[in-house]
Amino acid sequence: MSESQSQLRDSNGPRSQAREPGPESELDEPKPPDSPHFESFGINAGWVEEIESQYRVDAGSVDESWCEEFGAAPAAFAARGAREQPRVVRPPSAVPPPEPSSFSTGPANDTGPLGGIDPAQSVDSPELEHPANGTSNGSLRHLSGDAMLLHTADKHARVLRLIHSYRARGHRIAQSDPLGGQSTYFPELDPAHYGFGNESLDEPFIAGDLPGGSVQTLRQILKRLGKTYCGPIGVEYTHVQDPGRKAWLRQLMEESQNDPNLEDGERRRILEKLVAAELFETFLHTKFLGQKRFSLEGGESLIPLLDHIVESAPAFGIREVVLGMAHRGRLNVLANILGKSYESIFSEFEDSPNIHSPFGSGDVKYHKGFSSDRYVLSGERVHLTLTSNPSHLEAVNPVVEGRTKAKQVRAGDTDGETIVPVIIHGDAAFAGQGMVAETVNLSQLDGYCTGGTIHVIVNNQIGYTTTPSEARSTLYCSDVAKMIQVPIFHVNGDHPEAVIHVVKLAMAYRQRFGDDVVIDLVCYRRHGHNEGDEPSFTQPRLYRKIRNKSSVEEIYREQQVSSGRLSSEEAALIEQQRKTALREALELIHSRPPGPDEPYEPRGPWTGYSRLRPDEPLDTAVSLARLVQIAQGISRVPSYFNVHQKLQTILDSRHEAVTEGLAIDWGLAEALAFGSLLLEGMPVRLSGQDCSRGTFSHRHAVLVDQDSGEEYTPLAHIADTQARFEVYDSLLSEAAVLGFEYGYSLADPSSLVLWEAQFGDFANGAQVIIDQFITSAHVKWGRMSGLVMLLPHGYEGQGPEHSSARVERFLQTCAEDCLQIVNCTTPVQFFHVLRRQMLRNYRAPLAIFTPKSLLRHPKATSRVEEFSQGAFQELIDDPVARANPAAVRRLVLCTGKVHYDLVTERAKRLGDRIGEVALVRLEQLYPWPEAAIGELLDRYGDTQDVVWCQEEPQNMGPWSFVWPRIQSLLGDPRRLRYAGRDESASPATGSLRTHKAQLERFLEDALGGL
Ligand SMILES: Cc1ncc(C[n+]2csc(CCOP(=O)(O)OP(=O)(O)O)c2C)c(N)n1
Ligand SMILES: [Mg+2]
Repeated sequence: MSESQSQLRDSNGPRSQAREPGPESELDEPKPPDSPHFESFGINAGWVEEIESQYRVDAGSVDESWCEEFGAAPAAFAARGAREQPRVVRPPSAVPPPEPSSFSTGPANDTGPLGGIDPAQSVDSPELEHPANGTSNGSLRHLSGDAMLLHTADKHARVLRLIHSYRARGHRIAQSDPLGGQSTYFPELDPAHYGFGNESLDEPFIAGDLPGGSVQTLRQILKRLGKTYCGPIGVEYTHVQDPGRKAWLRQLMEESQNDPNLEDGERRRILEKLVAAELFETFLHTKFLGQKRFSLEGGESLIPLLDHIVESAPAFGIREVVLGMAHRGRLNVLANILGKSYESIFSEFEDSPNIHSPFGSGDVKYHKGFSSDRYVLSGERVHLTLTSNPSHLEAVNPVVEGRTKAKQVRAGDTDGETIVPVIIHGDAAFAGQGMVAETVNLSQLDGYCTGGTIHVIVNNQIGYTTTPSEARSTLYCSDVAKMIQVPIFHVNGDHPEAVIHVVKLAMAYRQRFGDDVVIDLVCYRRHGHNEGDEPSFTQPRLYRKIRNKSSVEEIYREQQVSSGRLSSEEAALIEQQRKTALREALELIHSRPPGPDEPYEPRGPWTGYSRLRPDEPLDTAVSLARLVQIAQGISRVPSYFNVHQKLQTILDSRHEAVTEGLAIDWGLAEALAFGSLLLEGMPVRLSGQDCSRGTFSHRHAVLVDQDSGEEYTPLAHIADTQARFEVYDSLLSEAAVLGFEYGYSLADPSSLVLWEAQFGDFANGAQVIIDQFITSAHVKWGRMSGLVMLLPHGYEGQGPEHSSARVERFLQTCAEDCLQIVNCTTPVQFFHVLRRQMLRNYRAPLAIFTPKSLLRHPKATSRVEEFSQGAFQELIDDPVARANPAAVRRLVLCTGKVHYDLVTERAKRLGDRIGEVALVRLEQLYPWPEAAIGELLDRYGDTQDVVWCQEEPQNMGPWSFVWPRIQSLLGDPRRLRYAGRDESASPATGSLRTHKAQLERFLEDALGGL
């Protein structure tokens, strides 16, 4: 095993600390080699050594001033001028590639990328051409010492530039496309571009840090560079800023020359996996004719690739892989990587839905998740999880990340070394979907980093019917990943050994540096987008080519047999075994009647949790003593800590509110809820834009020392034995961050996981996560989540975009207990509902429409006794009216902040007759509190005038949802009346004056005429 290969295997040592560039300057250009002899010349030592070797051959060819340095008598220079005149050599336009390099020979009669200009002339006169070490044709003895030195240095510098160009641009002519579409010429990779011709090939040059010796002939240099960077692997890595990372990868690649050099066992394994991948598709194709499966054909190398990740995981200390992927090849991955039985997959093709399924309406087979324990060849176990995902391409990415993060946190894997996310993408989707950029942007952020994701793009060079030139403005489909400075490997899918080599590099890099890595698996798609699609309608020439192409399995098998590594009998046996397994599985499902589905049993961390909603209310009160303990904890800072003076006042008042029984506001109620859960052993994780202070400056979960800038999080220090409290100001994204938190909640039901929208309006930027995951995952995939969404909502005259969290959208999705939706009007209700979310074993996502102006509204406060007694109330009756229902002439129902407008208006209009109007608050909109509302309507059964009042326009807010439900409970002849804003296309007016006028008008509708 070569040194570089053993480094690949042994790279699971401690991670490099090199997240930030080290103190040395960033050097994209290679350094000259260090010379032990001329260290005093520093970075120029290499040049000086070179001059010395020139001097040894021809003392007269170097400047006199060097003689003392080299220990010779100045007299040695007397011979100057005695040698023959230098021969002028004009470089041809290009150099033929040294075997077996793939670099271009360039256009045959081209004058070269510099239009025939000899770069040497830029520093010397035309006749200055001179072999670097004087071993070949001619000398430049007539030159002055300085000119000679410059000339020589320039020539070596040009070679070093050439070397750098291969490192940076070699991928431009790499043979990474199995369809042969890659370029064969790129000017900066042509030696002629640097003024070198054929006759220079055997000249020795300083090779910098290129392995193979500090001085190498140009031929040797080009050969190594060509093999390393222009074979079936094209690699982009010089954009990585950290010199340490770059040098590490460069060394591994250049020493091995990216030659996979696999062992026989590895080769056989590749063939077995390719056979399995191909036969799986062709079997489905013939047995389930016309059914969609989104075949992997053309990209079968994905299977040996993923197989290698799993097989080599234990050697890297990895014990779990969390996968996410779209439709393409998903069934193949389920069967051949996760070990889902052929029988279960075939049964799904038979489509016999179980009407008793606990998962409701279910999903198509190529969206479903799966998990398994795989025992790799070494006997060790690797847990594999494929996350369920919707059609919405790339939406699963942040979910995979969040899920991985939660698993890592639970396992105490702070650096993400043992649990690894692997996401498989399509080329068009990776380039096109913003979710990709958002997700990779999370990758290095505190609170979201998972220690590096292995991204694999199944780059079949087409998206549905769209070609790459239509699908992106970038050169590569992977270019967006460059923003996070990670290496990108483009590898030819028809070269499975190169694919395995790339996986080794990628895994070693990820494990060492904790960064993402991207593998662009360049392949093709054998059929149409799905198997019923005719690809020649849109890409006739491409598909003519593809039709005539041998599969990667055929190519590889042929290589193995012809090289004598495998007999054709052995190859046939591998194929036969796989065919038999497939056939037997099909026979099995045909011969036995479909059995009942296994009863659904939550497993792992979900053991004991349920989606069966308990009916009885839960006591969520917290003892006074504990509330005081929390209040002390959250208002305490270390003695050295210098808090902002205003914040100190807030901290003091929080403490007093609890100990002295004063008004408790929203911020404090939330802190008391969090603190109580933490003390009961339940971790709390909150993330969202600017949420640690709070958009409305009400939370102050993180304090900043006014001198040192140090941060202190009081909730994390309430007691010695408490659970973990984390709060993160997120990336300015909704979709990826909400997706991440949703993913986190999937893997950790015992933590309170909250995402806060800056304003509720922005939540629709994450609509795909809400619709495709949060609200529907349980009925589609049987996945529970206890995620909480905090959605600031309320009409305060701030314009169309800071008013509505689109209550109607959430309500519209409500069915089958998919969500809980609350709109609390008091801090204590907020406290109790947060506690209820954790204290029940029931887990369903919770959307809370949270206040803005109410955060500081003097009436929207609670008293400490309400925290130490009671529970969340789904509906709050009017205390005055309730005392005398017979006096009530009008019943006005509402939810949220408008309640306070109604209270004020009622007092203004009715004075001491307020008991004639009952103002009732619906605190929970879903699950619909039917029993409580029914009771309420009975209580005020004599009241004929029943109104629903809302501040949103009639086509928005809860009206459409509540109207049929309340009306059916009211029964004839009572009719529910509407008081609210008129229908509108935009959620709110941009004019404060209009806002107020609208408010007055609908308050008149609600309370007028009494
Ligand atoms: C967000 C989203 N938009 C559109 C689609 C419809 N769609 C399904 S597959 C596909 C093409 C995907 O191309 P690519 O990412 O290259 O994957 P491939 O199918 O080639 O493997 C499209 C547009 C989708 N599934 N998701
Ligand atoms: Mg594609």
